Formats: sequence, structure tokens, C-alpha cells
Amino acid sequence: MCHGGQDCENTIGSYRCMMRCGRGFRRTTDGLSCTDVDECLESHPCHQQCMNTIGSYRCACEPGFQLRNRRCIDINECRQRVCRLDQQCKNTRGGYTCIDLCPNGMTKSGNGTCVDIDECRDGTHQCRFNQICENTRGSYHCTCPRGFRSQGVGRPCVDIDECEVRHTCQHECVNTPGSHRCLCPTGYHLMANGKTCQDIDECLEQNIQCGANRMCFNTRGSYQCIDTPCPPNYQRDPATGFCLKNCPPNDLECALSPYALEYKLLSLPFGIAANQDLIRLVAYTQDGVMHPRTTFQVVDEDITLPFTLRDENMKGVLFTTRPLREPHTYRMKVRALSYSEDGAIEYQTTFIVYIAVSAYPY
Ligand SMILES: [Ca+2]
Ligand SMILES: [Ca+2]
Ligand SMILES: [Ca+2]
Repeated sequence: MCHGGQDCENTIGSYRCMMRCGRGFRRTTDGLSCTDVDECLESHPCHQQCMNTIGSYRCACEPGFQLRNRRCIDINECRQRVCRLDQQCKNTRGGYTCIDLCPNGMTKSGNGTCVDIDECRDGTHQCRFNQICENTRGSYHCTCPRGFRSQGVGRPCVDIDECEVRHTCQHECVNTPGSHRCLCPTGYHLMANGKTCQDIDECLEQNIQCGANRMCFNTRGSYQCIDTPCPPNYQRDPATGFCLKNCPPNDLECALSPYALEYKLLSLPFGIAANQDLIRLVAYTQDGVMHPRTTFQVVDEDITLPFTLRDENMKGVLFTTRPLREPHTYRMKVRALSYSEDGAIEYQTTFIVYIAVSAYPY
């Protein structure tokens, strides 16, 4: 009764031939034709977007998503290097953002500006051992304490051997971790500069009392008590320390030709060159002024002495004849003859000169 492609529908007293519709189609109300089903409207079969087609439908995804197993899943664009190299990529649902990076050693603050990372405080620094971490903008340094030398980041600071440098100390140098110490020979004290040595004046500082007819002779590195007696019939002048001949009353000869004895003490460093003037001896009149007609000469001249004397402007200039290269105390006797205007010896002064040469050039 109904031909192929039609369905037969029984009715009361009769039958109807109705269109047979395929998948995705539906019979019209009159049953005579087929019309497309809009699945997108009726059953929302898609995850995001639905596109109806004649007899079917297609699912699609919003931009930034891709269809997989009928579901739209977010595309991670960051896997495809979508941002510049100086930017950081951040994947979002359906998109991504490129965030401007801060330079090395900087980080984004809450308000988006780049601020320095304090590596010293947050503990990310690589300063180790005795290194000191010093934060800088964008980085940090590993520095060494005073007296230590850096070997680079993360390596221990090594002590500087100040003693390897010449002239660190005048005498002896002792290296210590982070510093050094200068030592002085016995009889010297270290000066405030921590480097040079200065003789201790024991005579003054320790108030050495050498006793009667003796004098304390401060030398470089030591001191000596030396005998400074006044010869018989001489008397020590309390003001100058000179020995002056004490003429007996009515001894006219003695009174006309007074004698004086003077001790001179001279302390020298080691190593003074030859032909260096050391001291000028002066003969005074009884009134204490320089005698105008005086000659000087060494008494019992000893050629082993590295000194001698020359006359110069009424003074006796004592000078070296050889370099002073051994520690020693020399004794030298000098006589000064002062003449009156008519050429007679008016005054005679004897100098006993002690010259101490130190073992050190200071
Ligand atoms: Ca920093
Ligand atoms: Ca040191
Ligand atoms: Ca001394």
C-alpha cells in the first residue's frame, strides 16, 4: 500500500502513508515531508559552540580552546613561545598574557615596578665562609673583612700577609689573621703609628740614678752609667755639669789658666756614612760666651776610632771617617786651647766624648 521510503500508519477505518525520515530529520506535522532537527537548540550537545547543519550539527570552540573528545580544552599558548624573550608568558583560560620581566636580580613588587632582591637578607647569596655579603641594586658582592683578600664568590677570604710587603714594620713583623703586629728590639718602644721603633730614654723615663760622679747615658736601645768624675782640684759646676778647676786662693798661675772638663754623650744609629758631621764642640769663656780664639785637637789619637775632628769657625767639628757598621760605645778625648790676644794659652777645655752606636739604624 505505501511505497518504499514511507511508513504505513494504521488509522481507524483506514491507514496513512507517512514519510520515513532519516537520522537528524523529523517528519513535518502533516507527515508528508522531513525537516532538519536543530540539535543545537534542542539538546545543547556541545561544550561551547554548536553549529546546526542540515541533518546534523557541529561543535566548535571559542578562540583559545581546541576541541578534543567533544570537549573544549584550553590551549597553552606559552608552549609556543608567544612572548618576547624578555617577557614571561602566563597561560590563562582561553588566552595568555605576556608579563614584562624584571632585569636579573630584580623582582616585581606589588605595584608592578621592579625592585632589587636583597640576596643578603633572603639567603640566596653565595657568600661563604668568612665572606661578607653586601647587597647592591640588581646584584650583591661578597667582600672580605679588613686584612683579608678575596678569592671570588663562595671561596674563603685569605689572610693578607702584610709582612710580605717591605717596610711594613721598621724592625720585625708578625703576621696575624686579618692583621699584623710590629715588634721592636728590647730597649725600644713601638710608636703610635704601629710601625716605627723609638728608643726608650731610660735615664728620663725610668729616672735612673747612676750615683755620685756618674751620668746616665741614654743610648739607642739601652743606657749606660758612665763615670764622669771631676779630677782632683776640680769642682762640678752645678749649672752645666762641667768640671772646673778649683784654684786654691792666691794661686795666680792657676787662676790665670783655668781648666774645664766637659763630658759629651752622643747616641747614634747604626750605619751612618763616612764624612758625616756629628757634633760641634765649643769652648766657652768663664763668662759663658764662645771663646774667639780656640783650636781643637784629639788627645791620644787612636786610628781605630772611626771619628776625627776639624777646626771650623772656632768650633771643633767631630765627623766620621768610616761608616759606622758595628754597635759599640767609643770614648774620645778632645782638647780645646783658647788663646789670649797676645797668643798665650788663656783657657783649656777638655772634652770627653762618648759615642754610642746602636745595633739598629734607629
Ligand atoms: Ca640585590
Ligand atoms: Ca695578616
Ligand atoms: Ca735608650
